[in-house]
Amino acid sequence: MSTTDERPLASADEPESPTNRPGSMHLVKQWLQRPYVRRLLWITVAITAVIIALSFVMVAFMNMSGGPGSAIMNEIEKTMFVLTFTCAPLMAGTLAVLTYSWWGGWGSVASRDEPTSDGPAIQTNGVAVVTWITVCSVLAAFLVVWGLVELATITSDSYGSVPANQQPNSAKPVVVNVTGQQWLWSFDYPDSGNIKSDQLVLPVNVPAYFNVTSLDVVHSFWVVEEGVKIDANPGAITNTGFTPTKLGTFNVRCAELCGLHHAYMETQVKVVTQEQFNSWIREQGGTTTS
Ligand SMILES: [Cu+2]
Repeated sequence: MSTTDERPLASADEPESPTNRPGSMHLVKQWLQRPYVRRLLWITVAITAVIIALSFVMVAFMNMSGGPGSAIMNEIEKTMFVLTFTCAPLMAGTLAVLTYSWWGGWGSVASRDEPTSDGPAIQTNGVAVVTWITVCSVLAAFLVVWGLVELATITSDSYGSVPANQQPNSAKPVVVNVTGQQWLWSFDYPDSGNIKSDQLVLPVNVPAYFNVTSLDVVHSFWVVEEGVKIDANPGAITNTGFTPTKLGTFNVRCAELCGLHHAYMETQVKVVTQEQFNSWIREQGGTTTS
């Protein structure tokens, strides 16, 4: 350090005492004045900005096919943003140190005749230790609580209990029996005269409830833009559901590697108005109550 007017850092041969021990905030200020620390902070900020920008690009890409199509998918996208924003600075800090080392940044520190020692070991800095533990604990606790609340929210939405403000006219759920087999999906409507279809058709803003099974191997019923995915097991029935909130045509895929043509095991879900849904049911030879 070229300046001589700063308080010297405590060293091993000069035991710390209340009179010669530099204050924690003083150490932090000194640390922040070091050029390489500033460079690392700027790299961290830049990488954080890139990660956050990429998260927006990724979600925009996901929504190119028309989503989010349900409250569940809204929650999932919100959670992806929250987790990304929370973790981005930590990941960026790690990448900043890696990048700086890769470029030989520490070499330039030595060549510029800057201090090579960091002063007292960090465990002697009470403020740093308490800050580090507090920030990490608060972040971890926040993520656990956020995750549990979101899990409870989307689980309850999945089983047809949609938030009151999105509940249309207390419509009873449309029940669909979903069957997976190598390599196609089929849909039965038990409450509408047991009609069968290879395309899923649902009325908008009405909860849909699914009984899912398989005729051969394990598949996974994935309604992409609605944010719902559940295993289809032979010999067993699994249940899920969602309330489509957007009109349109979205993707239904298999999300479990199930054989040679797994990649082609896909169909669509058409979300239509209640009137269009009723006339579709009648066209298929089914019965409607309204
Ligand atoms: Cu599959």
